[in-house]
Amino acid sequence: MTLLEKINAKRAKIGVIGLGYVGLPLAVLLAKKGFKVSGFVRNEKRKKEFSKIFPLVNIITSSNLANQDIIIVCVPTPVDKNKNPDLTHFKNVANRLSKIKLDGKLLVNESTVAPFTTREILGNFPYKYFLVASPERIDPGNQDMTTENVPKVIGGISRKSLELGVALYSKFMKAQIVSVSSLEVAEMTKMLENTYRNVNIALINEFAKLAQKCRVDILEVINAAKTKWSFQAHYPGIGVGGHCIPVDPYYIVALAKKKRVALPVTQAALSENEKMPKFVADKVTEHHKKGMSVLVYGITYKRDVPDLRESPVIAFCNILKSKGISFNVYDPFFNKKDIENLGFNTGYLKIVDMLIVGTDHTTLIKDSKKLIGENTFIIDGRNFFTLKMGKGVFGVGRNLL
Ligand code: SAJ
Repeated sequence: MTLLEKINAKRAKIGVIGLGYVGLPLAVLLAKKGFKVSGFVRNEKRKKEFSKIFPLVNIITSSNLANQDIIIVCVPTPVDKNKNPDLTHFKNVANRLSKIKLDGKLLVNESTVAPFTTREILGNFPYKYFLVASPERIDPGNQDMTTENVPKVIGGISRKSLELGVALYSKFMKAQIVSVSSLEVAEMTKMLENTYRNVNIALINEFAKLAQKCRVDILEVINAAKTKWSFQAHYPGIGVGGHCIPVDPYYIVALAKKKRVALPVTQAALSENEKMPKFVADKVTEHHKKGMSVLVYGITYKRDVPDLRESPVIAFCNILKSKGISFNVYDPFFNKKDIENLGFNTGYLKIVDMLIVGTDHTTLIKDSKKLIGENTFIIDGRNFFTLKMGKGVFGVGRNLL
């Protein structure tokens, strides 16, 4: 059987490298759709974490990658402490792939990388194989936009590669498959999507600061602006976290530097968003008095997602510490030990002098009743509250007094 016939008959053996928030749902979905799927994890310890999906997905550490017809790469592509792209995981995978005969196989890169990276790192093995780039578009915590429901962009290193990639995704995706003319178009599409989001969040954060000075409620402005068909709403807040939005633009900035192209708007947006934790911390000092009981509610990067990566609330809490302000942290997704491992003290649900909304978890609706007294100052880092409470709600671009 040709690879195309194997795909169409769902007889192709598929290996997924990297079982994180992208690879795991993808591996399970492929298995549920009838493919024989092996998930590759780094070590035996990681293997145990996935025993619950065994044998739906055969979890292995040994590199029997050579037995796979298709290999899908879903490894993290973070930035280092200097905000430079960190391709360590990606290059480790390439190193493993370089050790096997790839003839006739299809390699799929779902990891987010800058244009030319897939070609440079996965496109030069001395075999006759197929290669596509199809950057992941997972929205963690979003029950509606699941792996199979989000349109998928695919670009190939050759027409045959693209044909095979489209055939594969068409076998399990419910959403539209969007073929593009090259690996680089697919890679740049993902960069544009997430840089667009970062820039628009920076714009609304900028407007929120001005609105505050003008005593205009930024949420009222956004809601009014939403009546314009071409306006896509974004919301101001304590900052931009997660593994995508504050990270991916640095990949395109690095490429632009190599190509000697300036990206002033992208770079300004990144920097402006990174200033938001301090903007909110300064708001705390405006209302804080020594001896106040202070609770930071929520420390994850976005609501109802137990994920701390690049969380702006962690940066915010470290700024409070540097200001000598004592506070406790409470997050429904993390226990006492987790909070202490972050270097913060754990707080509990009781009336406090100052409540700071770090993350607008849905649980805050019920928990706020236990936290807010008539003398509680509320610093609302996510503009969660809609009515004046306690001694007033001091938000990002709006106050409820
Ligand atoms: N944020 C704001 N204001 C906004 C929107 C978000 O401050 O108007 C903050 C969030 O609080 C969070 C960060 O930005 O800290 C990122 O928010 P996000 O909703 O974009 O969350 P992510 O990182 O889970 O984004 C994912 C991304 N998916 C991929 O990169 C594959 C992103 O591309 C999607 O646009 C986003 O999901 C989504 O909502 O679809």
